[in-house]
Amino acid sequence: MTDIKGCQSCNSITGDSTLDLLNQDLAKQVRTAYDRLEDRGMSACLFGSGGTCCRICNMGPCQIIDGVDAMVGVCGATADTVAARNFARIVAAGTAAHTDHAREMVRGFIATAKGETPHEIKDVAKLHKMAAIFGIETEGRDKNEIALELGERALAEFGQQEGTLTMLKRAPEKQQKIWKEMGVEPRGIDREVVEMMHRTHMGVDQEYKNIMKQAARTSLADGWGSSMLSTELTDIMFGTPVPKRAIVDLGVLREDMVNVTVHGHEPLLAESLCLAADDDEIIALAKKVGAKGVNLAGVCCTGNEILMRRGIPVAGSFIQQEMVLATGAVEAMVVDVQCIMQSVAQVVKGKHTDVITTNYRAKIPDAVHIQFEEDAAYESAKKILKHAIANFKKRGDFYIPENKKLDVVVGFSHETINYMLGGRFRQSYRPLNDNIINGRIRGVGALVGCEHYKYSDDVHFKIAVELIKNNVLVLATGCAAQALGRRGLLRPEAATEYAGDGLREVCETVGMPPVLHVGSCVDNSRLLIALTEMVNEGGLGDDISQLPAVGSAPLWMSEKAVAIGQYFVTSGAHVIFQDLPVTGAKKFSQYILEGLKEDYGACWGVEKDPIKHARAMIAAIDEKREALGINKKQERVLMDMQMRRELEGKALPGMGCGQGGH
Ligand code: NFS
Repeated sequence: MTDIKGCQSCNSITGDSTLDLLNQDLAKQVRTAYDRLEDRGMSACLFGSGGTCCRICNMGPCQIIDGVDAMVGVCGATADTVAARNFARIVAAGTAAHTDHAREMVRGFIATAKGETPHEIKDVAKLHKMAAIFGIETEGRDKNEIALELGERALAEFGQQEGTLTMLKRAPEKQQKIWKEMGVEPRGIDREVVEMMHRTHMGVDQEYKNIMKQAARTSLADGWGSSMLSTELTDIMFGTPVPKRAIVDLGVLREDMVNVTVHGHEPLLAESLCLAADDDEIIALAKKVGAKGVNLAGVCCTGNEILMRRGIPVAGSFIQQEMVLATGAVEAMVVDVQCIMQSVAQVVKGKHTDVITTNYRAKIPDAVHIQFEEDAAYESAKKILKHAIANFKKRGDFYIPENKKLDVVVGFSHETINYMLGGRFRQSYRPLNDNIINGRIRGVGALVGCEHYKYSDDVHFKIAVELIKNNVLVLATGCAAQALGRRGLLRPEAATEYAGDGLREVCETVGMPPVLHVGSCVDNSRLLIALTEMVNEGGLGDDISQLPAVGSAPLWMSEKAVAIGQYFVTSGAHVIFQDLPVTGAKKFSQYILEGLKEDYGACWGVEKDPIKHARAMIAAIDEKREALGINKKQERVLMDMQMRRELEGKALPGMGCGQGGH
């Protein structure tokens, strides 16, 4: 075993607690991704990172060099075809991950409506809203009856073969029109993924623009299809997040309790564990082994789900999953699907900790498997917790970093943003739009996605600070949100500490942080709705591509991030990543970095340097402000009711309606 390397550089990403832990002898024995990255000692394959390695048939693998006749594929495939196919397959894989997650949530929702789970239909208002979107009768019907019909209708959208997905009609009309004209309206969720895989099979679609058309369609099946269904039905079942204070830190592990970390993505498991942890029998069993009870803590996006809805602390994000186990203080890491490193089962070797896999889809060598039975969710959860409790007495050397009390305020669903900005009696995005028009808020930047071992600098923090300093309101999801939480940007006080004058004024008035935690990666669909609400509110153009809003996943790692990026681009929002595997194909990369704009009003961008990355986001925002005619320094005047009415009644792009304040 080598000492952990790279920890000095990761310090700035993962926070003081991690560095504290990594300096302990017991953690030095653990090999992490940092070690493996260094030990591999080789730079990335140029063909792989440029997107031009083709492994699609067995005549290859073919490594393609763009523009060199002798270096096309054996079948004749060019660099553009190969890079487009590879890119489209990434979108399909990411969409498949969100889709399978969503399907499980919808199945759990149906089981809940039938009374077969320990959960219940909590958000009846949202149930009715969703029922209206699906044209489901609610009058005089019991909530479970409505939920059952909604669940069955939602489930049917996965296997639907014709027509279009219901949620598409939530998008601004202009987006819908563009999708129709482009022929990219998804017909059914699974169908688009299957067709994408077929079209990228050897010898099918070999025209990069046409391949990207299906990639766009597949991505919409994710954003406006499976992810949105998952978010909304999960909210109905477990409650729509509202602001709450919580803690994000390795130090949330407890010396005197059985520590169970939940890692993965589908909240059915995590929510069941939350319920079971309060079960009298479980508490009694924990006490019997000398613990005060069961301490649940989240990791990765499942952590975000229970953080947002229950305020359950997050022990660590993707990049910290091995470090959480290196503490030696965890009795069980319970995992389901996605973003779980195979190494976690090796990190716990020689420790009392068990990694417990719970989903038949996702088994890991050397882990313990206890199947989470959805039709016996509560009992399954108890069985898992009992296994963890039995490990408590075997706990050996451990080290829990001092809880740095990295408090965060989370729970900014799009409904919450509506409520916070508009107030209890006047829920609306009007104040946000007004503040963008009057220039207090320059625009909206979404920081989403993963963390990445290759980039040791404090990328999310630097980008976010640069954005908020320049009055860009940041909405964050996924592990990016956790990274920002660890650096203190999810506190209202961060507005005073870091934000520019205009944004600070708004945040201080409302009492909100300058970076709003919107949820897990599946919850990026909340951002689609927030953008749509901004369009519908008026004054900022009539489609998403006109909004001063931009997305970024500056440390993307997972295929899901590319699917998300693509659905934002297809929905009209410019998106910037640190890199994309397209550089080996000139025409294709030019198409996705510029050409897509002609089709959808938005395209991809790439920038590795965090400050330049933030500035590129700001430049994209300013370009929209310019086009809207609001990119001038506005003189602030107090707005009386008459002026407000006029603004609300007449605000149109380009009318220079930036004089409003309020
Ligand atoms: Ni998103 Fe969540 Fe994290 Fe990246 Fe993985 S946990 S769904 S993919 S690493 S943000």
